[in-house]
Amino acid sequence: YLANSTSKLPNVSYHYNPQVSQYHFGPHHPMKPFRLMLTDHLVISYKLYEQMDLYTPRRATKEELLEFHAEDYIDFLQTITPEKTLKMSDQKLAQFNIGDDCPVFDGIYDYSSIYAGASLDALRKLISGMSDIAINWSGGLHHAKKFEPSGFCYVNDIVLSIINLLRVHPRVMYIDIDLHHGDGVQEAFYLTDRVMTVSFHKYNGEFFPGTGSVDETGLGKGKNYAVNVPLKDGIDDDSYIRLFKLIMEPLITKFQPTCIVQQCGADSLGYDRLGCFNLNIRAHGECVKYIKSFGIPMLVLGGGGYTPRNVSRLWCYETSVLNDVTLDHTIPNYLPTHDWFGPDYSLHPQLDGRIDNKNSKKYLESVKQEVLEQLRYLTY
Ligand code: VJV
Ligand code: CA
Ligand code: ZN
Repeated sequence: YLANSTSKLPNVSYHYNPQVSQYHFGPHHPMKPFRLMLTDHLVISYKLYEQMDLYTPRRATKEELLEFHAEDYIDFLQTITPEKTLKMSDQKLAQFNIGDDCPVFDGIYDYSSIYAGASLDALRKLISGMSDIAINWSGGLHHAKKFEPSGFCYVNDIVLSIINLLRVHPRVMYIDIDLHHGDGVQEAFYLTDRVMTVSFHKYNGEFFPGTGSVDETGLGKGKNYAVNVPLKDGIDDDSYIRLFKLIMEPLITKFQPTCIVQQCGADSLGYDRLGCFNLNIRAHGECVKYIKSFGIPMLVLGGGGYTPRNVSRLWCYETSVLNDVTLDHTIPNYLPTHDWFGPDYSLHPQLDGRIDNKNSKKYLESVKQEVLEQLRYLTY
């Protein structure tokens, strides 16, 4: 399809299983699956279902999860319960990285297979050509590893999706605008030149997950096919958008991906409970709009985001951007969850200005230079 041409609008599909929003990580845990219900309710309230194809995907099967994950680990996820956890040795729990970040909660396996199933459903619509853009806001869980969960992520739906896209696509580009480094995805494709992974994230060597310095660039055949853009606290709309476009334009032009997977973690917004960036919803959405403008088939996923009312505002707005529709600033009063958006009921509350921008012009210029230097070594 040709983006931004009047001849043909993209076919967009939306993949959502409402069951996913019913799981609880435990009291006070920052990851709140009900943010997905808030998102879906906004999408319904704005009648975005009139624009796109809606699917209620089935869960991923065990076989599908084993395309990336180890059988030991998936067996563990399938059988573990909060009650059994109490009787297990600390060593066993540590072996599977169970703790405060990744607790064992009721239905942990069902939850994981539901969000992974939605990503797999979405990629199948892309592969069959039924969709040009396929959306799963419940996916994008970029930290999960082959053998263990990490950072609130139990199975890595992104890696599973890319493995399947590689069956038909020669080159897949992964773009991650979550606040955190996309370590699980980077690691899975660190040795290949068929997947270019690009992550923008907060980095100081300490901040979770600790990886993502500009000199992690890939190994072997994969050398230079991992790109990292480490940022400091408080980055604002203009510097982020400018840097994003300056980096992504030459990367896409040079790598020529036949398919793009974009992870749209909402914790890079201002006012996020775990966040430290200063982005407004429009700026985050501009990054999605920009990637869409290349007219390459896209799998669009969620990720982090810990202030649920803003997560849902963002993902509803991005759904509208992907459908080329403009939404009213005032959220329609159609469903009971409307109360979450008061007192302003605005789709675009001002989120910036709370945190000092620690990214100097000079710093951003040097990061851009390093990344563009790396690009010169790409051979095609
Ligand atoms: O920083 C960490 C690891 C610790 C050990 C565990 N404690 C709880 C926190 C510090 C070193 N983990 C990060 C994980 C962030 C995951 C981000 C996931 C995504 O957005 O990229 C994709 C979905 C972290 N930051 C904040 C917390 N954990 C945190 C966890 C809690 C919590 C408060 C903060 C877990 C339980 C409870 N409160 C009750
Ligand atoms: Ca990121
Ligand atoms: Zn995150």
